[in-house]
Amino acid sequence: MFSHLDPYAGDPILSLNEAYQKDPRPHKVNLSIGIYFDDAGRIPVLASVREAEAQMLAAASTKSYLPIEGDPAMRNAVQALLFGADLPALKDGRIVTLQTVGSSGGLKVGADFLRRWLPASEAWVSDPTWDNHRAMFEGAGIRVHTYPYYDAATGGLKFDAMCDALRSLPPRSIVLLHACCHNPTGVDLTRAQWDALVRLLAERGLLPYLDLAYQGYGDGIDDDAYAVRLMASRGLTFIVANSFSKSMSVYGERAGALSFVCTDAREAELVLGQLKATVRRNYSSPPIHAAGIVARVLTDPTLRPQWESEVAAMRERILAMRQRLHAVLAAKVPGRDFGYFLTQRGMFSYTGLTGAQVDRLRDESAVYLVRSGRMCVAGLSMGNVERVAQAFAGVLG
Ligand code: KET
Repeated sequence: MFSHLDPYAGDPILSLNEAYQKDPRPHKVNLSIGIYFDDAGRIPVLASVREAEAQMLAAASTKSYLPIEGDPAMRNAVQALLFGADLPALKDGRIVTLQTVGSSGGLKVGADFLRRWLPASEAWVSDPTWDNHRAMFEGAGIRVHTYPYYDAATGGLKFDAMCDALRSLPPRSIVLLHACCHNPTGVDLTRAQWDALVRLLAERGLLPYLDLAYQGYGDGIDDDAYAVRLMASRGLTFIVANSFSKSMSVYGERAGALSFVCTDAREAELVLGQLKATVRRNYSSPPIHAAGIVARVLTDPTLRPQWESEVAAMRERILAMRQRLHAVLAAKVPGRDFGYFLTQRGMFSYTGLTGAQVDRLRDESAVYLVRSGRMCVAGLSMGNVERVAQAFAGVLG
């Protein structure tokens, strides 16, 4: 029945993480998957999350199904987190938010919805982007193209080329954008660039689809929602899928949400209905434990500030690692500019290392990066950063 199947080549990120787990070398370093590790190399359970879970256990709530669209307390808390509590669009009932199975679940539900209701629309993603974006949209039956983004010559952004490409798209084209902490490059738009881009998107009648997976890892929880709030305040119709995997360090809980900002409450009602239909025929309803954690952490007056300071500590540790790596490399490989390690934001940096150099790092030094040269900076620690810098210098020299 199934012997004709193509073998699965494996996911470029998840397969590498599996290979790392099997590597017996004790000094191995995992800079592959986008997961935050603390300075001891552990994936932390945040104190705010642990306390939320203790409260949930004590409250002994039922484990019945959630509604298709998820837990109301969680959905409301997510809206306030993304859009700010006093946005008029929230009060006008123009925004619908569903709790989803991670942001991956949200991205795919949104893509399935678009395929059904805007069947002529095609999608444009940044060159490069998270590999799974293309896979999800194509999996939904949507044609996927790229717009210029990363400038390998400068380690920065090809903003003018990006705008030129988007300006030429037909109205209702889907434009996938990383709201902050671009994966894989770490290169983000400035606020002035967002302002210009949002004007262009509105003028051309394009449909922005924001992926916000690293809120709090760029400049701060509110700062990283700049693009979301700008679009909402300018009256755009747009979509945002957001994740708590990284910001609450709850990867396996599958905590995420999908929001649609609509023209009016009537349209929002229609959108909610069809999103529910899409979820029902996929996974029916989202996980209850994830909803409990997110709602409690975001709304409890003690847990919320505790979480915010835990996010700040994760962000600051990554920044410190960027500075350390930069300092050691600048000393070891004089005459080469490593400034991009300092300007790139969030969990990732694009190192500029070639696939062959990445292979050498893994084989000779047990340092794992994605083959594109993407490095998860959060895998660095005070204990391994010198050795990683030494290994980089070795393959670059
Ligand atoms: N969007 C982006 C941009 C992203 O990097 C990830 C995960 C997700 C969405 C999915 O997150 P979720 O846990 O479904 O809410 N990225 C890391 C892990 C992975 O590939 O699944 C990564 O890039 O390493």
